[in-house]
Amino acid sequence: YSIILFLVALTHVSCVQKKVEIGKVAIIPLPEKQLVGTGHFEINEGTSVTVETDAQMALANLFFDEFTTVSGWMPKVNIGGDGDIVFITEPTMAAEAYNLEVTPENIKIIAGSEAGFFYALQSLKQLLPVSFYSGKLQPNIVWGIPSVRIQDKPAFEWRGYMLDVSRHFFDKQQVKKVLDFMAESKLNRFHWHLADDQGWRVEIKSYPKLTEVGAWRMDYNTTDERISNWFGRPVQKPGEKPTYGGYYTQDDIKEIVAYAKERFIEVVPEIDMPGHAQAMVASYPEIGCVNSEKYVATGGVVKNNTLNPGKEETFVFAEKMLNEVMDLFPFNYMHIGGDECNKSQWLKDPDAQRRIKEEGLKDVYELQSYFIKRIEKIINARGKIMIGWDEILEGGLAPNATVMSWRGEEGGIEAAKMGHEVIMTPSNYCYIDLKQGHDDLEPNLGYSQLLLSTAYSCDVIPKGISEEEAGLIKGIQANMWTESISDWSKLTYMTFPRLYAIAESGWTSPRVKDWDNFTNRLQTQFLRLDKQGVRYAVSAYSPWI
Ligand code: TNX
Repeated sequence: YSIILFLVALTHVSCVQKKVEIGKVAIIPLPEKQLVGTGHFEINEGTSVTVETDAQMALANLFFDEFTTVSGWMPKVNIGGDGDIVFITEPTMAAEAYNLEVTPENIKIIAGSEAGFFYALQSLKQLLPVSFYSGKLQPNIVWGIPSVRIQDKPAFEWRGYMLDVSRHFFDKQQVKKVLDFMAESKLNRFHWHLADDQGWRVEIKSYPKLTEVGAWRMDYNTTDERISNWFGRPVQKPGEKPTYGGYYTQDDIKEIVAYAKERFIEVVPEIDMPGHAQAMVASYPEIGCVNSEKYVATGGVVKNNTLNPGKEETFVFAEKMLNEVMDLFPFNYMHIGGDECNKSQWLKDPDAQRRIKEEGLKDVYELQSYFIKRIEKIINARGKIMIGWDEILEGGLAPNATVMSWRGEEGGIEAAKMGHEVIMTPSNYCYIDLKQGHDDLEPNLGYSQLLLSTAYSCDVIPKGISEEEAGLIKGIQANMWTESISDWSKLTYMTFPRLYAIAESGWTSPRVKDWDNFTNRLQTQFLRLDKQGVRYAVSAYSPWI
């Protein structure tokens, strides 16, 4: 009888034999300080989590919920008590800062704000074994977290990712996935490029044609990945029906803003004007110029695409439309574009010319500045801050504007010297639509090149500015323009791994950043992406390039 019992016990043990997997200390972006210890902590069905508040409870549940998918159980989260994993509020800590202490006995998560706890959990996730990222049930793994002491805080307050959904549309679910990736990399500003020549993407109740007309363009052959395909596209002809497009309803937008907020990401909408406005003008030709294009653009580059600053109805339209946009986005920044405006279109337009005379303006540069300053008043009237691309410096900068420096760092330096706030997105470091590897190793998706090592080498604070001016540089942002990015797999391919380089420049203090250390951690990150089935560019990290 006892032999039978023994055999039963033996089979039982072998059935449930579990394997301990221990994560690596390979966190991206690199924490400010970390000290690796010995041994590891095991999270299992009996693990208990102690939080202090309902808000921490929500954060813990959002995080530990993932265990349900992967392990079939999740640790128990309680308010109060002495759990194995404890949340401890330390009010003196800086916003977004956290400490994370893992020993074989327990895990302590210490922060002064909810954002701090959230970022501690993002680091904790990366300390889990790579298998955790599979999203598949693996009940026989024991989840080991290596002993480590981390003290961490961000170097910059603005750590952004811009997604252009005009040139190619990405739907609500895809945008949420982008937000997930951002959160994992501790990015906190989602700049949403919602309108451009090739499509208008947000429902506006007072101007319904913006989506009825403006959200649709002709399709083109997306199997050819070369950018030349984009630039050579014919315009839509009368009688042709546009087939490509899409937009977000106001409910979609609210849902996404709430989803972002849960992940400590603020959403910055951009409506590009007075240039890059062909979708707007195609929908409401009365706000365009005499020689405006008639249809939403199919490809780039579009010439006659500007709003008309000579007409009062342009400002009536802009005010109503922008107010509806601002109603949807609680964050206190509104981006109005301002880049690459074809001002020569105004030379031929009688209304624009009349405005120049009446206002005593010198030239079309000053007319652009006149336009932007009036738009800024609409935004300031709502208590919000206007952001524009660095061209808004031309002809005189609007008084309260924040400048996004993209044509190198010069615009940012100039704006900071004038006492304006600046966000750095220099194209030679931050444009992740640019080709990243050798032509033989990847399809030619971009017109120029941005290597991973170059992206990593970006100093957010440009050289040669004073400490006071440096204080006006709010942070850094990766920009994803999508002329050549027609689907999700291309989007992730171009985003990773370069986004990690830019995220590290935004979060990790320049004193601690280290290229060799980064590329080591990247090897583990690649395994995490593999587990998730996310396509990324290995070519970006070929050592011979
Ligand atoms: C310039 S960057 C643009 C975009 C293009 C991008 C392509 C900027 C403010 N304007 O309209 O998509 O280059 O990389």
